[in-house]
Amino acid sequence: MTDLLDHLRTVVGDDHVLTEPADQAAYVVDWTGVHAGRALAVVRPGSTDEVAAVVAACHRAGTAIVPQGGNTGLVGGGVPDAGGGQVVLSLGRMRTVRDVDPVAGTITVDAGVVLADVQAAAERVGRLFPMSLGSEGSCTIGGNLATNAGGTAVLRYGMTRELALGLEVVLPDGRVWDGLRGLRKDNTGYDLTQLFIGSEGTLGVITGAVLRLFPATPRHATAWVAVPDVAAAVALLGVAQEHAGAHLATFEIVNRQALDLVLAHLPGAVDPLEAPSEWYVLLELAGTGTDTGLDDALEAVLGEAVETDLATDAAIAGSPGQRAALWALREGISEAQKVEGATLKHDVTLPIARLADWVAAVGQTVAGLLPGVRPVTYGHVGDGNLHYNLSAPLVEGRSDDDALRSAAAGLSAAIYDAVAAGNGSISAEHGLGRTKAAAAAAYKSDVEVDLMRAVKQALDPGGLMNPGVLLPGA
Ligand code: FAD
Ligand code: 2HG
Ligand code: ZN
Repeated sequence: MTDLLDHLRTVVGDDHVLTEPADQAAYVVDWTGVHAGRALAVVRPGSTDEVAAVVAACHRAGTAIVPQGGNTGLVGGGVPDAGGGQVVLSLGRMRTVRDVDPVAGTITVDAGVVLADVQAAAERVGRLFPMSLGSEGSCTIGGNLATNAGGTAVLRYGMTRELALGLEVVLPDGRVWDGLRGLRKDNTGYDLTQLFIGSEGTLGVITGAVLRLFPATPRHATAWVAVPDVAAAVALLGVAQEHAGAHLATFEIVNRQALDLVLAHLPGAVDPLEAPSEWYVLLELAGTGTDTGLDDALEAVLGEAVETDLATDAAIAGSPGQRAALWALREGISEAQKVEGATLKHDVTLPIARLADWVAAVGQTVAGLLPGVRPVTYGHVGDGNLHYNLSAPLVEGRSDDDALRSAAAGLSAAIYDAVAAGNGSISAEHGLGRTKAAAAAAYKSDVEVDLMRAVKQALDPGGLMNPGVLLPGA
């Protein structure tokens, strides 16, 4: 192993091979604090050639690699296992925006560019890179592609895979595939770009990408709407689609429990409405500089919603500051729930028409398994995607984290069974990582798992790329 480490030092420089526990600390534990491991080394290459040399050296040495971007993943896919024998390959130094072409509508970036920096580069040329996540200040494009990230703009622009035109990837044996052509039309065989998107570092290391840009949308009309229940939220989505059409950009649901945690733990957070409601929708219309009818469209949506009892009250943002405050109530939920105590996360999708019944039935199931458990239910209802995250019961005002941990396996199994029965997915947007790989395989057909294993075997026969992630035992 000393030989490998010495060689890696010659490739990337001594300063970028981290072997001391204090230097590795930020790379071996994830954002949740739940997933933690140990690494042989954290290696920080500065170019595609260096990534290729690092991967080739690990391939020759038979050493496993864990690619890592911003380390904001929520399923333990970007941190090493407990064995201490894996190399964490961080893309954090690869932060160059290689090219922006507003007319072609493309931006070409290194994989380590932070999402917010891609958004800013697009804005500088009057364009929009629409992907939007609460973690956008630290997650990287490589991580977004590797997880096929979702977020709050999927309703209008699609998942990450719909925003990518081409990739550059270092393969598990160190060869480089340059697929950065950025063509909208290219029917010349299997779509390798799409194969690597969502592969969670198990098929290669993404080092560069060509992404799609869209017309900038500087105009917004934003409302925080109190709705009586999930069924009303889903019906309101239909009303918003009717009145706002393509301007409908955001449609997020938040339950009262989630809002209460934000109000308790997020400095400066204020409930925008006087009376409490069990459920809320954050609704936003967005338009280009010449789209002047957004406020009227929003009023039409809210007017019909109140008349038909789909909404009981609403706060409309009257300034950029008020808009930011409404968004903070939504984007602050992950952090607030973490501050509150232990969290059992579930990132599920269901057919939208089944969401309301599903939430009601699963609420009863989890309450039966762990009385007092607090569902913090929120997310991208316009995509059928709920974060059904459980907080522990309160005992004398304190979160009983041990009770939640003891009941966790049974709670997750019951929730996943209900998802499967509803023809949904147990991972809508966060991926499988280490935490959900086994569960996902159990719910997939043998044919589907066989096909996935065949792909893995073809590209990574040595099983050195992120072993244990996405496919159990691979
Ligand atoms: P990492 O966490 O570093 O890695 C994630 C996975 O990708 C790992 O399996 C890793 O091995 C692999 N990987 C990383 N970089 C590469 C690469 N260059 N090549 C190959 N494999 C690679 N996710 C959503 O989908 N929607 C949300 O709305 C959302 N909101 C979030 C809000 C908060 C507060 C937080 C903490 C997380 C949120 N996430 C969300 C999850 C997370 O931000 C995304 O999964 C993001 O895409 C991960 O990017 P990253 O650079 O941090 O990747
Ligand atoms: C969101 O939509 C993210 O806010 C994070 O996907 C969800 O923290 C979570 O569980
Ligand atoms: Zn989400």
